[in-house]
Amino acid sequence: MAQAAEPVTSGNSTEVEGRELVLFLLGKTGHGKSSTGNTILARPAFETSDNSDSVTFFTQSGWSRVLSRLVQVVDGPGVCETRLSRGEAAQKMITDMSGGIALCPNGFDALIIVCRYGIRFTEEEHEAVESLKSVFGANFIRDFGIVIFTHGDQLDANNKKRGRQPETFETWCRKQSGHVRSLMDECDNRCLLFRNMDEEPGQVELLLQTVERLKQRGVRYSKDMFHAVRDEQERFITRENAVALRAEIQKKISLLQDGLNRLLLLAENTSDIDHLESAFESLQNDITALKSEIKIHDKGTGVLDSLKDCLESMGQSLLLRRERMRAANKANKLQDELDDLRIQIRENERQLQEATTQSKSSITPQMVFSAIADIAKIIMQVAPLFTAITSGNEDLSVGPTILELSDSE
Ligand SMILES: Nc1nc2c(ncn2[C@@H]2O[C@H](COP(=O)(O)OP(=O)(O)O)[C@@H](O)[C@H]2O)c(=O)[nH]1
Ligand SMILES: [Mg+2]
Repeated sequence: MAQAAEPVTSGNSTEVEGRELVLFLLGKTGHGKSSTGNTILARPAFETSDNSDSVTFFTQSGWSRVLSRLVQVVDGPGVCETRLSRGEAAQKMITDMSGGIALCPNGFDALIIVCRYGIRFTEEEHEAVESLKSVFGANFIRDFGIVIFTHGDQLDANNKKRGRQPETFETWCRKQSGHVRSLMDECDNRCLLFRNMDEEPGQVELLLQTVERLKQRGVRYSKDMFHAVRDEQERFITRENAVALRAEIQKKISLLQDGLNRLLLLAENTSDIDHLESAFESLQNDITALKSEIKIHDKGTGVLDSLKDCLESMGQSLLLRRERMRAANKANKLQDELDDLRIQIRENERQLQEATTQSKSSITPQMVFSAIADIAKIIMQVAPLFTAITSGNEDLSVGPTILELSDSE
């Protein structure tokens, strides 16, 4: 190529300071994106291909000093032509385009839609532009768009064939109607013709001037704009898939509910508290994991709120039952200790009575004091147990109270 351009290999860019331009090339595969990138950078920075099957689909980027500007061009992946639904296609494109957006953290001065001149602008071409809007935002063409028609040499060839007054690109633009007209209106007629096979610096100069006019407004297409559209798009897809998503989560909740029911049944019929504790723990973890999963899938749309609430109350009921089980277990242990102490009191009373009847005369006041002291000691031990058991029962309503039991005896 004839333009004075060189790849940027060092930081020696002071002469072009403030004249940096960042461009993102978009469009359907085969329409000439990579060739246009090479024309702008005036070097073969990107691989071009006749065969749309053999082109690379990843994003590439190149820098050059061009006509006293520092220019970065990102050659975006081709707009996909798939049988996916619009939502799914947008999702795929967002993933594909994210790489290009990440390459330029400071944003883009222009987003360039590359279309091939000379082919009919069909519904399919229109769809491609619409899918770009669903990824970059409804107003990206109005605010940052430039349309480059490649294969400008085709216009020259057509003119030659005609033999009469040649048709200029401007005349051709004015004649357009339908979707092409709308696209031209949308970008405020920032439309250019490129002859990628010709060494013609004028076309690149015209492009860079157009980009500079956009740049003068002081706003760049930023990654935040892209992410805002991406997040909205993800919410749209979530809402579209809400029914299937709910069914999937509902299934997981049902399985957890089933596990909880079984565990509660087991809790009523076993005293193996350690085994139950680990089963409770693992169910609790499963509930927490599903809650996180719901949060990720919901994407702030609220379509999974009712399931989140359902899971929340399941988790609370699990916690409550776990606490009750622990309290009941503690109460049982205390009850056993209390029973032992009661037996001991009775034994002491019996011994005292026996000693009294056997030899009333031989009982010294010291013996009576010692027996009373023993009983008092036992009562001191019993008192806190009563308190613990009764307060535990009041809090958690576990079974009949210890006081009731002792009354009935
Ligand atoms: N005649 C002509 N061929 C072009 C022009 N621009 C691109 N091509 C050819 O169109 C084909 C596809 O171009 P490419 O840049 O690989 O398209 P991409 O898939 O959009 O990147 C290649 O064979 C290019 O040589 C042009 O302005 N004139
Ligand atoms: Mg390409």
